[in-house]
Amino acid sequence: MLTPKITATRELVSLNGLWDFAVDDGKVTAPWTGRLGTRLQAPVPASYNDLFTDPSIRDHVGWVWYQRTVRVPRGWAGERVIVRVDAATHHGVVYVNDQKVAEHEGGYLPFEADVTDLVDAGAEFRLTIGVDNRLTPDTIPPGTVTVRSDGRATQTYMHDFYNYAGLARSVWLASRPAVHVADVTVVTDIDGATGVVDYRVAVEGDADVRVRLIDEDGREVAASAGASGVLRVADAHLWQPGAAYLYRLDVEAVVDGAVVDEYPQTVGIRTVAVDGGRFLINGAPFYFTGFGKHEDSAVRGKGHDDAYLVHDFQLIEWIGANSFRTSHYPYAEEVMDFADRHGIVVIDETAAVGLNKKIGGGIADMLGGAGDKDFADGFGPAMQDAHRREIRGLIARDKNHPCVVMWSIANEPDTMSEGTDTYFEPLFALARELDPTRPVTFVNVMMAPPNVCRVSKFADVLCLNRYYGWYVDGGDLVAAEEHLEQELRGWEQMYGKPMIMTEYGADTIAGYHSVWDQPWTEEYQAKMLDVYHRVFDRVETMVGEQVWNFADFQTSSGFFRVDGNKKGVFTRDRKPKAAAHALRARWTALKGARIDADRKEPS
Ligand code: GCB
Repeated sequence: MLTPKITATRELVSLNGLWDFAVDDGKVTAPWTGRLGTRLQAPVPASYNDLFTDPSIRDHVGWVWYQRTVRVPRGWAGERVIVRVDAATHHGVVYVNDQKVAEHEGGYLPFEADVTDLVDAGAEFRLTIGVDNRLTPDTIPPGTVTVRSDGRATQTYMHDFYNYAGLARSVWLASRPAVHVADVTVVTDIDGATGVVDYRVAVEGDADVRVRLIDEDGREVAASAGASGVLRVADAHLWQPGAAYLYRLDVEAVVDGAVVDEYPQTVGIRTVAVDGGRFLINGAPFYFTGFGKHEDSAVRGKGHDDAYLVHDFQLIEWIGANSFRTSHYPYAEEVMDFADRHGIVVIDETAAVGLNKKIGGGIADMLGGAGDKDFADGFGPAMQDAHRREIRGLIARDKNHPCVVMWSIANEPDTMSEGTDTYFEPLFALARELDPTRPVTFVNVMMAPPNVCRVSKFADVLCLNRYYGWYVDGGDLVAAEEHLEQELRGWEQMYGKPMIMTEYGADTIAGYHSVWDQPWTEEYQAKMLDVYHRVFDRVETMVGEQVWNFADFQTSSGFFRVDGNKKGVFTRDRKPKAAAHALRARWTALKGARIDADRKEPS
């Protein structure tokens, strides 16, 4: 699905701002048929949970309603009119006046509706969007709703971040011509000094296609006609980690010699490959440094915010990191565009998190609780269908981003139980069928070491989350170092595939200090990360380290987390803990070297 853009043939009106807002208390039927009877207003984009002081809003389980009046620009007569919702978490439904125009499951991917026949240029209409935050055993991510004897609904889920909900990303009114560019796919390659851009354009309606590739100075460097073709760029500027270069593919739909639609598609020329135990970008070994992140900030929840976007990337640059993972769901498209523009490498993850009954209702169960169920106890074909939809949606949205170098189809699923291999094998096949150019992975949980995991055989790269020194060997960094190395050597021996530590870290209260190895202190966090780094530097097939987490983030309440997860290297308001300075020293030294190979002592 194309990102909406303003071009000579397309216009865009932002519907962000304050909307009328109401929690569905079940007393009003069909709230979209009239004005919402509410005094509340909520900003878009923002999760609604932390905006209001009323706990019944924060803890609400079920539908909420957003409503506003929209005026269609008077110049849009004859154009198609589209309502585009960048995300509705987790289930969205859109009404234009009394009419339902779209419904979408999955809280982190966009959807749109063509509302042309229901609206008039120059006139107003009532736009109502319902958003349901309920997760079920069949949704991605999964969850459970329990209705108590007093009628109150509560929700539990198996992922370690707060279930923020609402319209956390932008909503748009867009115009486009009836005959238009419906989709663009670019795949790039390198042939000596020549960049190769393979393009495919889907057109709605009957039109010819013309494309021109424009460099950053505005010069045309290649052109072609036809719905698909190959462009060759002599002396191409490559998109490199830390040194992005972006071309623009101007795509035109042409009818009788006249341009009826144009759409600019960003193109970064680069290749990605796995070669034995190495991860290659543009043919050179690449070593990932950086973080698992979250979309999370105070008050906004998961609401996209350009100020945080810019600041987070500043901190990524300051610390010398070159990458992050979109743990544990697709991030806002603005984030992906920014990563393209600034040369930050991304592992792009679906929202398939918490598919693990062995962890049960949270990490607490992993520490010896009741999470002993098998995968088949509750996760079945309906979830697999939803999972397929998530993979399709993610790849359709993000396939053209040069920053995306790998798809992660799940975080820490159960891969120990019988049936998990038959669940995952077709999902890997689907991702590869949709995008044969990028490696596909999933993120392995600590309970599934090499001899136990049934799914790692399908992954191109082994992505591991490990908590030696925290959930295991807590406070004992000597044991942690030994056990970590033992396990990594086991993986290396069994698979020989490239490995990335996609999570390692310690909860840390900023300002808490000790001269001893005291968990929760700033010193312990820094020292624990250092233990891991020593081990990584000894293991040949390690190709990356992404600390958990970039910043402290909110989780569901409970006694296991104190105002959220504190494994951030930065606090929730982005102040550095001591570990940030230590990481900066290491990653700045590694950076520029285009790392790997030379760095490793033979083991
Ligand atoms: C994990 C999860 C992550 C949690 C983290 C933790 O393994 O992937 O979502 O937040 O552990 O801090 O416990």
